[in-house]
Amino acid sequence: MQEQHQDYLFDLQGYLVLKNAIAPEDLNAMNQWVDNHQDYIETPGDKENTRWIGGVETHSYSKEDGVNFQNIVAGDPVFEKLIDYPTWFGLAKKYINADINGLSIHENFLNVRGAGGHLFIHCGGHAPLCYLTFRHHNTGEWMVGQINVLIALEDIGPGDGATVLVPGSHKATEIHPRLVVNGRGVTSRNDMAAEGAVGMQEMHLKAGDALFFTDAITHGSAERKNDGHRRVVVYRYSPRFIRSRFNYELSDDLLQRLTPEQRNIMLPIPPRPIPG
Ligand SMILES: O=C(O)CCC(=O)C(=O)O
Ligand SMILES: [Fe+2]
Repeated sequence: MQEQHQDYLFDLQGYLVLKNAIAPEDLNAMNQWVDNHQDYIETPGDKENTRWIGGVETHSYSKEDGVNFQNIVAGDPVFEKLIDYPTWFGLAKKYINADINGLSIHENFLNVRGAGGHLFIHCGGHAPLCYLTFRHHNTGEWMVGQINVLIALEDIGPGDGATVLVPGSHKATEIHPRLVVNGRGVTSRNDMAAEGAVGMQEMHLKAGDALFFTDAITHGSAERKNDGHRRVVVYRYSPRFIRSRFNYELSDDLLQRLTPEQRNIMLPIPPRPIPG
């Protein structure tokens, strides 16, 4: 797509669909990784006793969310590549305005979600969360506070529990009706799947497509009705000033393998030892 068209659409609707974002061999490698870790999907551990695969932690917010393999970057070299994958990296840098704001990854995980799983809608232009900024006041200078890249590892169609977006809602000042509680917009959890939320659109994807969206948009996911599991990978990009969500320490091996630019993104403000 022409850059001007892409910029216009990202500003207007708050998301872009990047078709065939992932090279087939990388897609295979990621699916192979999931196939090799089925046991962790069946038995992910619980909140007190999470299970680890080297530097990757299995984690869940609730049964419906499915299993998150947090810090997936430590799971396999293919996930290291995603840090600055050419399909979206330039876009993330441009919209966050990395020249001025730097760039970091707030969180990176692989999510596997089975039948009955879903995610309640959250976020929106109304929410006073500092990382939900979305500024582009005709100055040619973007300033987006958080961008999610959600990669479909397999086709996601009707009944598969697709991500749901409310296009344009990153600019809403009205609170999404489902998020109003006692006159205020909530950011807390609710138990409803995204189905039926006013203005919503299910984002069906082909394996290897990426949904690139501002975290400020109202979004969630439909309930998975089909058998099997939905497999997605999420990399969340932020300015360097936003701290990482779980602050996993990266192993020396991993840090050694990363390029200087990748290291800067994963560890934008390295700890500064105090002499003595
Ligand atoms: O699971 C989904 O489809 C939505 C994920 C989500 O809310 C996010 O990446 O911020
Ligand atoms: Fe989200």
